[in-house]
Amino acid sequence: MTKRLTVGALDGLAAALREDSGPGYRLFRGFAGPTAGRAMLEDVISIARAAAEGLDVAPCLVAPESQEGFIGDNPEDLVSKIFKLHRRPVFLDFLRQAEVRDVVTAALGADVDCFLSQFIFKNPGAWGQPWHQDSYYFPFEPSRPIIGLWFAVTEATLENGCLHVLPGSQREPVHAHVPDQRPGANYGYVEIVDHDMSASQPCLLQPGDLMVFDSHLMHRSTDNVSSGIRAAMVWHCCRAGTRDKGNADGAGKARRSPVNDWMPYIRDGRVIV
Ligand SMILES: O=C(O)CCC(=O)C(=O)O
Repeated sequence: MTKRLTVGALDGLAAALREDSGPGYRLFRGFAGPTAGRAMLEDVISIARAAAEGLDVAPCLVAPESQEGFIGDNPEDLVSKIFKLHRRPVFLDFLRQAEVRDVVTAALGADVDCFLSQFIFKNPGAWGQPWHQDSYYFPFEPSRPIIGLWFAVTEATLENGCLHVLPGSQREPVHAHVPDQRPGANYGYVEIVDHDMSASQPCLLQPGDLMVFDSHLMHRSTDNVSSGIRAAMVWHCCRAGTRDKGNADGAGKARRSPVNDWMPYIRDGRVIV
């Protein structure tokens, strides 16, 4: 469960996310109780186990850790991310809460779609995701605004691979991204190599903290060199009416990303799911 937002908590959110000023992100500490993510973790563990047994978990998509020799005792220990979760009760219930709606509408206005969701396991030994801008993955019209809601299920520390952000980098256009050079890097990992990231800031979070960020913000996460999981749940939202143009496939046909799932979420300021 989320906590009541304090008076003024949303002041400055839109300014923080502006395309031409502000840091490009905003942190809500203690947005939910420290155990709020537990039911989410239990749900994704059940999906990982069902998928490992060969059961149909559609529409969810389970992405494994690709590193060679990645080991673990349980099916979920080998999973990198699970996508397409936002229609499942525990994840939908989060979006339905008034506090989440208020954050989302303060950032995007009264009519919003949720188009992507992913649970990131970041098990011990998992590599981080290199510097990128989420809009690289979003060939949309209009291309902005788009936000990510990054919810800390566990603590996020320097040791277990917290996010690092480059404040103000949402003012940049989408840069070129090159494939992650590490052999065995996870599917879809790409990297910005043409920008100075030396002013980056780590985001040290407690379970229940929420980070909201603009889709042009440059960010990465580092490797999990701890002995525990660093789990997070991420939803992505944009204004209703945004069109997913897809990317050209080998045959020159536009193909939408298989991890996107467009769900009308808020209309006239009211949650409609
Ligand atoms: O949480 C992580 O390790 C990476 C997440 C990320 O980069 C994203 O959600 O775009």
